[in-house]
Amino acid sequence: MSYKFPWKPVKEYKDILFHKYDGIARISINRPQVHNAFTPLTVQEMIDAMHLCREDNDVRVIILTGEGGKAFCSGGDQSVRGHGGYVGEDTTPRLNVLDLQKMIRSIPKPVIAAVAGWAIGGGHVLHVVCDLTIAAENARFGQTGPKVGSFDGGFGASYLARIVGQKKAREIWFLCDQYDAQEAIDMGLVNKVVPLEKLEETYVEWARKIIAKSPLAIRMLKSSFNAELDGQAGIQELAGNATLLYYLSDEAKEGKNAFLEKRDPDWSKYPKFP
Ligand code: S0N
Repeated sequence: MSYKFPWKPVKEYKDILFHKYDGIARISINRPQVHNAFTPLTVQEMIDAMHLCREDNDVRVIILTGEGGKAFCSGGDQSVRGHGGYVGEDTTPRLNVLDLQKMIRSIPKPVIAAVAGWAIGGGHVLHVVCDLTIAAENARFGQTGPKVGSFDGGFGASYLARIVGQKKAREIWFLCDQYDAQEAIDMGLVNKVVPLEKLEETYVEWARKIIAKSPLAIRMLKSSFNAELDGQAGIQELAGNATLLYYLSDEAKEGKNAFLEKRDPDWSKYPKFP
């Protein structure tokens, strides 16, 4: 697919493309011959790219998408589904997409799913766990689990239900119907629908709007939204950010300095708020 913006390749992979442009990273599944179904390698590469995005100060927003314009992702590649998971070259069955889901959720930067074509099965769950979803008019959404002998009872069920409501989430999983972009926006499953040819400029525009905001405020908001839903893991994320902010304060630095200088800390000069 040709792109309108001058994206620069970051690292070469086999199953994905990884580009950066103007503070935006784009991770794109590049297996259009199978509607961007993922294997353990595809997922491992996405995890690696996500890790690089986390560590890279220049990356403020991450776009998750699929090459070809016909599919975002069609879920686990059924041709390598073995006994207990998806099987890669090392012959070990894995469900490593669950690690990727957690990573998308916990990375302290917004992740936007840009969905053109199919977002089905585990591919549907991937867009669900992203912070925002921008859909092209040709997008089609749905779960197939009970049809093909699988299910995702984690974020794929519980977070989906938080987004579209319990009744609709159960319908999506029990019936395995497919929903077009208009139906998706009507049920609050996606944030915006645009013509396919406007998808790239729209996600760049949305990313730029986010990049223009306070990075720490965006980081705190993401972990705050997660905290309410993610139990102890969510609280740990939010609390980690509170610690980060506390470390920036003179009061916290006084504690460390006093220890290194072998004296008692003097807390008297720091404000006590009502
Ligand atoms: C997307 C569909 C509806 C598109 O239909 P269409 O347009 O008629 O195209 P096709 O001719 O069907 O597809 C074109 C080519 O692509 C291949 N292909 C498509 N999807 C897959 C896939 N997922 N795996 C392997 N190949 C795929 C087709 O075979 C075809 O190839 P050729 O031309 O050579 O025949 C339609 O394609 C469709 O329904 N696809 C399957 C969708 C699906 O069932 N996905 C898997 C669902 N399950 C998961 O994703 C599980 C995810 C997971 O890892 C997990 C996570 C948490 C807990 C549990 C699990 C778990 O695995 O159980």
